[in-house]
Parts: sequence; C-alpha cells; structure tokens
Amino acid sequence: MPYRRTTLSKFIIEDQRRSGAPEPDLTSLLNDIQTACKLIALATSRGSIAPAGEPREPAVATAVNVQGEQQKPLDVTANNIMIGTCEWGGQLAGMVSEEMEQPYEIPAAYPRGRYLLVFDPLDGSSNIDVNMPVGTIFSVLRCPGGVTEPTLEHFLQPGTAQVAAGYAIYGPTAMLVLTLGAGVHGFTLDPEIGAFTLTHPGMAIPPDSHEFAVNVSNERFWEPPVRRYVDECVEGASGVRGVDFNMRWIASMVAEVHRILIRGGLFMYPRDSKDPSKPGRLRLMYEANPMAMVVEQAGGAASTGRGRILEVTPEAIHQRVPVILGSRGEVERLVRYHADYDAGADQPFKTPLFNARSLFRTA
Ligand code: AFP
Repeated sequence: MPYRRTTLSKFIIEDQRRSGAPEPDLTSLLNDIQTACKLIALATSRGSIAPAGEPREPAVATAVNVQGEQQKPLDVTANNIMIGTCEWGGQLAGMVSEEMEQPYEIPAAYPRGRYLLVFDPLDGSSNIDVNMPVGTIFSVLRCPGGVTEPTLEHFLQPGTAQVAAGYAIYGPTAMLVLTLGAGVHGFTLDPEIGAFTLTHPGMAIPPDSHEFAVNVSNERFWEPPVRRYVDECVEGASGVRGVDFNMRWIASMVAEVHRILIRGGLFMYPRDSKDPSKPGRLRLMYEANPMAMVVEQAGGAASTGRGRILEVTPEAIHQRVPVILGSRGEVERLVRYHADYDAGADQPFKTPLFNARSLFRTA
C-alpha cells in the first residue's frame, strides 16, 4: 500500500518526534533540501533535452569555478536550484557551495535562521557528458548563537559539529541517503508519487572487504604507505593479503561512497605531491565531512591517514583534505601503514606495480 510507505518527510518528522527535542526548523530545511534534490534529479535526467517552452539553464555563462575547475552548465543549474529552494524558508543564516568563492548571503527579503548549509551541488560533474552517476552532497551546521550575518569564520566548524549530512545520487534511480546523527537511511525516489521513500533503513558498511577505489594514474605522487596498501591489494592471493582484490573507479565520490554503503570497500583520494599547495583533491567541508559522517554512522571509518576527518579543524571553506574511507578494517590498516611509515618502522618500499608481475609492465 503506497500510503503505508515511509516517505522521507514522514521519516524526518517521526525521527524528530522520537528525539524528544524536535527542531521544526531542521525538519523544514531537510524538506527544502529534498525538494532541491528532486529538481536536480529532474534536471540531470533531462540531459541534453531542453524542456519544452523553457530556456535552457544556465542564463549565466559557465566558467572556471573557485576550484580552478571547468563548470558544466548543470553545475550552475544545480547550484541555482539549491540556493533558490533553500534560501527563502527562514531556517538558514547562510550557505557555502563548491561553486561560489564566498559564502552566500540570505537576501534581506527573507528571514534568517539558525542553520548553515554547506554543499557540493553536483559532485562528479565530469561524468555528465558520459551519462554516468552524479550527486549532491550536503552538510548542515548550526549557526553560532546570536549570529544573523555569518562570515567565513562561522562556517569553519569541524565535521563533528554537523547536525545532519547526506547525499543524493542521480543514477539509474535517484536516491537520498541521510544521517541525523543516529544511523544512516536510504530513500529511493518513487517517480509515481514523486517522493523519496524509505528503501534502505539502517545502512551498514561491512567491516571487511576486498574492493578498493583509487585513481591509480596518480600512483607516482602517492606517499609510501598508500603505495604499500595498493601494491598489496594488486598482489592479491599471491601477496601478503592472501586474497584477490577487485578495483573500481567511477570518478564520482557520491557513487563510490554509495557502493561502499551497499557492499563495503575502500575509497581514497590520499595526500599526494602532484600540487604541493594542495594536501589532497577533495574538499573538507562539502565533500569529506558529510561523507565521513555518513560513513561513520554506517559503522565504517573515515581518516586522512593520520587522523579522523571529522576532527580536522577547517581553516578555509574550500580547504582540501586527504580522504580514506569505507570498511573499518581496511581504513584501520591504512592508518597503521601511515603510522608505521611516520615512525620509520615501515618495510623498505619496493613497488611491484611496474615490475615483471605487474598489470602495468611495459616490456
Ligand atoms: P567535481 O565535483 O568537480 O566533479 O569533482 C568530483 C571529484 O571531486 C570526486 O567526486 C571524485 O572522487 C574525483 O573528483 C575524481 O577525480 P579524478 O577522476 O579526476 O581523479
């Protein structure tokens, strides 16, 4: 019976009621976020088909964003949707987006609220042209008491301060995965009723797995503990791990994390020396922190290799951070390899990636 299903709206209201201290503003904000995600799902599903009678977004020309990355038209559309859907309700004091250099000020026409919203409107947008999964990542923080016009410093809170976090994935089905700090729950967009519907309650990451995801083209820039880990995976049953591993790379963090929530595994964009001014590729506040909260709440682990991601003190809103997350056993192994290396207790490193047994051998 469709009317017996738990929609996301119903779930949030019931969860807030159970919490004993319901926050109606948070309920409304999460409802606006899910509306934005439905609109972005629709925009991505239309692909190159311009909606009849409507001008194709964006009205503004796309350019290079604050990250120095090429914006796709859908990056701008998704950003406009998130802002337009979440700015008016009176729950937010400000927003930060991957696509905007400075925090977004809530227009004077709207009341200011108690929360801050930090988001990546369309993660993995290099996948759009090739019709692969993309997603939206979001993090909800409290605006410090008494602040109605937040500035940069008010957003710079560690991931442990997040009130809620999650992502929407736009794949064969659209799903929204949410944590309010007590477990992780997945909702599939039912196109018949236009509602995200609870399909994956209590998502749990298996503690061990034999699947890893990393962009191996950066291998020469990695630190020795990361090379050691990947080499041991590639050696498979013939190496120290004694078991064959599988590898995946979708180039969309949302899709990688979603796979890990479903069947376990390890995803990483570790520290590398490609650009010494950047300690990693992924952004702390709107990629690493919300995903780390989701992963930890599902029983996994999320580390920089040298500490918990959620405990990193942000110094800038677009700050980058090394990311290693997924099945707890695998993340802990990598953390151990970093500690061994830092203590000088690591095995002398010898890469098998390019030797006679390697997939990548040249002769
Ligand atoms: P965008 O959000 O700018 O599209 O970047 C996506 C992403 O940050 C993350 O989702 C992927 O893990 C990573 O880029 C993939 O990048 P490469 O395949 O270029 O290593």
